[in-house]
Amino acid sequence: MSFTTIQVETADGVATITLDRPDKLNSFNETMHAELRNALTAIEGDAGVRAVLLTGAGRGFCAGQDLADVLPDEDNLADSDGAELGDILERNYNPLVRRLRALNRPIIAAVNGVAAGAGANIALACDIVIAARSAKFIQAFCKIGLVPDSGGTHTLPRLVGPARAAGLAMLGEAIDADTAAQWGLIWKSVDDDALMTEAGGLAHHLATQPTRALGLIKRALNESASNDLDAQLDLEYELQRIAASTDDYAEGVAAFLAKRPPVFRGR
Ligand code: LHQ
Repeated sequence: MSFTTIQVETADGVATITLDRPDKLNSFNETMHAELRNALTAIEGDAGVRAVLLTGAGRGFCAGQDLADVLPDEDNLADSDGAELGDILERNYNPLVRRLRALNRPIIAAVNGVAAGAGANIALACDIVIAARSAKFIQAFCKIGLVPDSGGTHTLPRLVGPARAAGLAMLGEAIDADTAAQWGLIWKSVDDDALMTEAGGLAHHLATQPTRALGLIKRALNESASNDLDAQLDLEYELQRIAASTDDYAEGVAAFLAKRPPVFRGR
């Protein structure tokens, strides 16, 4: 499959997707959305891919929507009934976030530079976010009169609490990667030149782990956002029974008892 706005490489069970419009800080246009959809479809259908790594080319991770693509006309910059922006969300961003959360394999965001607007919230829709120390996270929406989208109003209060979520969303100020890690917005920040080694190492580690259990963990964490404890206990019962029926569970227990490292095959 050949792409013009992203790069996709698969090796050793890891698919690495690089957003690749560096001149525009990898902001999303229609082509990039379509290509990312195709790449995710291929990944979803390839059981050999057991972890996904998402990063950006050049000095940015992703600056959200390419704003040059959403100007209705020169005299009236507002979208008179909001239909165009609404369509873009329904066609592109909402399905993307749903797919990232539903992907039954871990996805890691390696945030190599600024992540703004939908770019920030797409990173936060990944399972594990590692950022270069120089990267920044910006809920830029309010600066242009918009509301955080791509799941931001759901994700932010859950990750950092309502006070910090309101500050981030209403002020639109950049926070650096160290602050993001201290606040619990992301997993960790690392030195810039260590980012791809760390994130790649993590992806390769995850690709050797019990893939089905990781997918079930993801599902349990997803559903915990709207479940009460009773419902979550029921879900854990259901998912644990599925996990217990996998070859990787049998291998994990056998390896533990034999005091040897497990060899998980993702089955
Ligand atoms: C850009 C962009 C960009 C185009 C940098 N577009 N060119 C969903 C549904 C429908 C519609 C609306 O939106 C959404 C979701 C959203 O994502 S809304 C939020 C959209 N994003 C933003 O508002 C962020 C806009 N960008 C910025 O504020 C800055 O570029 C940041 C803070 C990200 C980085 O600042 P700098 O490091 O100073 O870089 P820069 O501003 O010089 O940008 C470099 C180039 O990238 C520049 O182009 P040029 O030709 O002048 O070199 C920018 O125009 C271009 N670029 N973001 N979103």
